[in-house]
Amino acid sequence: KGRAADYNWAQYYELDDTYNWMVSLAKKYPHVVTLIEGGKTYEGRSILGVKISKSLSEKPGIFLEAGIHAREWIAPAAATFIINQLLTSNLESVKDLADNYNWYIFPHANPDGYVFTHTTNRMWRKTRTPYGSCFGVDPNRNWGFHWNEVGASSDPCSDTYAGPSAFSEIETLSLSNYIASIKDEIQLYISFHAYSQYLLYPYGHTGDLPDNVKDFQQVFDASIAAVSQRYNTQYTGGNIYDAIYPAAGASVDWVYGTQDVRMSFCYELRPSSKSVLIGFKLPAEQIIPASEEVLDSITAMVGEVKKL
Ligand code: ING
Ligand code: ZN
Repeated sequence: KGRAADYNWAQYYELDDTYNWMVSLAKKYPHVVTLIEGGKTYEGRSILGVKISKSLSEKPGIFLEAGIHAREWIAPAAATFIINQLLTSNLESVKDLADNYNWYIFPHANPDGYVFTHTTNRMWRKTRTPYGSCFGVDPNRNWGFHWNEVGASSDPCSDTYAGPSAFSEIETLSLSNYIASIKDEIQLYISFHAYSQYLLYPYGHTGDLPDNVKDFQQVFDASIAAVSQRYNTQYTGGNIYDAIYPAAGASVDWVYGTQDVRMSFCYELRPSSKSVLIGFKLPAEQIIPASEEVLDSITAMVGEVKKL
């Protein structure tokens, strides 16, 4: 554990281990990997990402955000798996993804929270900003699109606290500024959460469907067919509001609703279990299969988006 050269997907890592590994990638692949910063956190950490770009020619961008909820450990693990596959896979399908798109991948959108799940409370979800006697805002309720209208709380002690205002958190404010700076490039935005094995698309604040819902449904169908190919893992889903619950202020809605990014999805990764006690503790032996199948799904997703 700890050394970047030994980094693998048989275990979960602490924040610094993954950041060290990302730094090592930029050294190992200097013409392909660029470190990017999505801003800082309340406690002063960096929101570190990688841009994977195989040539300077203009290409569509795909943005992958993971770890916005601290306890959902499979999300950052799957994101780093995908980074590694894009850089090392010999499979034609994965090489095509790496060659034909610019990838912007942030495995840890909520670094303070993730560190807290290692040091103090494995079940922590939010950021770590103090609000009175409680801590943290739900960073997936804090984005500035129909903020705090539904499925969020105004109680700082709640796990779904929307914050005192939209983008009150430096994490969501700075990451959203980064996204806005490259929005014209971004063709597809993907957010990784856990758990329940759902694939979701906008909106969360209303049951009204997006104007290009036919495109969403077409891409959704191809993506959940592909996710079951390898291990027969069943995903379901649809629009956020109907498929899981009303929830305003999520990243995928802000990206779709305000940034002209026409395709924005959220994966709720393994397990399917409805028990919160084990749902966030996917055994480490499942990191690789859970990540392989979601990469299969994203491969199909990207292929289907290309047909639109
Ligand atoms: N689920 C997501 C949550 O933030 C979600 C569901 C996804 C809501 C996308 C809105 C938009 O509640 C988990 N497990 O965090
Ligand atoms: Zn989540």
